[in-house]
This record gives sequence, C-alpha cells and structure tokens, in this order.
Amino acid sequence: MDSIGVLMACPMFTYLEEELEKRFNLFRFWKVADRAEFLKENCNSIRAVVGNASAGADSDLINALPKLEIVSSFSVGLDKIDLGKCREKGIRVTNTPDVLTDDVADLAIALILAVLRRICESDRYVRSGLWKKGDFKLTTKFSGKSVGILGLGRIGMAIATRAEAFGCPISYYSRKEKPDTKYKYYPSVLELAANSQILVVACPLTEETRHIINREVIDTLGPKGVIINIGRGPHVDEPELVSALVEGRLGGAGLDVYEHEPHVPEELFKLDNVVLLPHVGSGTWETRTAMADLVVGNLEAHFLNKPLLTPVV
Ligand code: 8YV
Repeated sequence: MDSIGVLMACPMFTYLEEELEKRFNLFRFWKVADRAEFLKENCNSIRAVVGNASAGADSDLINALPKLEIVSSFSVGLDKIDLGKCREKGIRVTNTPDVLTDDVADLAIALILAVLRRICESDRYVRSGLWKKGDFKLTTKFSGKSVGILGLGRIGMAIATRAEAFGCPISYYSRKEKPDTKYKYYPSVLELAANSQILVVACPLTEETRHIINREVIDTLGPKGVIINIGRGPHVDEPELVSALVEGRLGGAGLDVYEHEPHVPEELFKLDNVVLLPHVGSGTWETRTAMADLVVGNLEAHFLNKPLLTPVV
C-alpha cells in the first residue's frame, strides 16, 4: 500500500503519523509551503485524507483531489468534513466513535465538579499560600443537582449514567424523543434549560445546532445555572456566554471547546466561576491510541476492499 497517497490535514498524534507512514505514502499538509502548488502536483496520487476536529476535508479540498476515495477522521465529530459532497462523489467517510466516549463523559463530570467545587481556584489558593491566612470559601454541591443533557447520543448517555451515580435527576433534549430511556425528555432547549441547574452540551455540530445555546437559553438557566460544553465551540454564542458570565447573569461554565480554537476570550481568564480546558476531551494515551488504530484500520480495510470498521458514509 506504500504507493497510496494519504494526506494528513494537520498534526494530530505522532503514533498515528508513524503508523500511517509505515503503510502509505504520507503527505503532511501543514508542512507544505504552497498548498495550491502542492495540490496541483500531487492531486492524482492522494486517495485518502486524514482529518480531525480542527481540519478535515471541506468542499475546496475535495474538489482539488479528483482521486479521493476516503476521508478517515481522527475524531467522532464530523463537522470539518463536507459530508454532502462526500455522498455526492461516492467518497467514504469514517470516524472514531465509542473509543472516546468514556474519556469525554469523564471530563464532562470533571468540569462540573471543577466549576461547582471551585477545584482549580482552590488549588491556586493552596499554591499561593493563601490558606495560611484563612480557610477557602464555601462552594456548591453537585450531588442531587438537576442535569440537562443536550444530545443523548453515545457521549450524552455516558454523561447521564455518570451523573445518575451522583443522584442527579437527568433530563435531555434531542431532535426526537429516545424510545428506550427513562430520562425525561423536553421538546426544546429552552424547556430543558428551564428545568436544569447544569446544562451539558453533548450533541454533534450541525447547521441546526450552531448557536443552539443563545442568550435566551443562557438567561433561562440564570445566575445559578452552569453550562458545560464538551461538544463544539460554535454550539454556543460565545460573546453572549462571555457577557452573561462577566455580568453575573450565568452562574458558571466549564468549557473544553471554543468558537475559534485555540483562541479563548480573554475576559474569561479572570473569572473564578469558569474552568477552561484546551479541547482535551479524548486526550488520553489510551483513547488517542485507540482512535489512531481505528483511523489506520479503516484505511487498510478500504484499500483491501474489506468492510470499513466505523463507516459514516
Ligand atoms: C479530538 C474531538 O480533539 O472526536 C472529536 O470529535 O473533538 C476530539 O476527539 C480531535 O479530533 C483530536 O485531534
């Protein structure tokens, strides 16, 4: 397979790069100085693209690669891939579901606890020597708080089962009510927000879910409400979120994702009711290795004419 051209869209994980390099003719797009020139020269040898949550295959890249057969994404989210165009052109698409579910759900719970119990702030309190001057302030209990989940897919469900263990009543919003769950369904995000103390965003990013967390939703959650986002930054109208937090109209936020990563609104840096993570939901050795194995496994299956491991299209 070493004559098959595989284009990696951006740096992701050294192990993945090494495994791809062992098997294919690997092109690293981020190392290319003149992309137009590179595509002109190599477009007929590139048969696969490997993307992730920050760079995938948009319609321009797909149009520039006439021999493209498969996009294998090192992510569960598919928002950086023009799926419509892939369908139209018969290009296969794969992602990395399941293997990252536990890590992302674990991190959602960690963010809830970090925001409510002020874990990062109290760590800073100890390190800066302030404890010697007096005890840390009281914080907010998590166990028993009502948790609303936006998107009850694999990750949403894993967050729900974890939050249940904390004695939290769980409700959710998704496009359709799920037939086989005991959790309470609300037919709109606003109703979910009105009935939740903690709102967790765990749905895929699509045109329908872009800015699904808007000012109305934020104001409905109110000054004691908390937003946790482990989905995608553009789910939330970020300037609205920032002003609500700065003005005290929202109680707190735990964010792993942002509208313009890696840029994070600086107004958030001085707020102690906010915990900011650098998009690390799936970022453990175990999970990223399993994700890389799936990316490579899907490419191998495709080029050996075997069934794909985790097909999307
Ligand atoms: C990764 C993700 O951050 O799976 C997703 O959708 O956002 C993450 O797992 C990313 O794709 C790794 O580079």
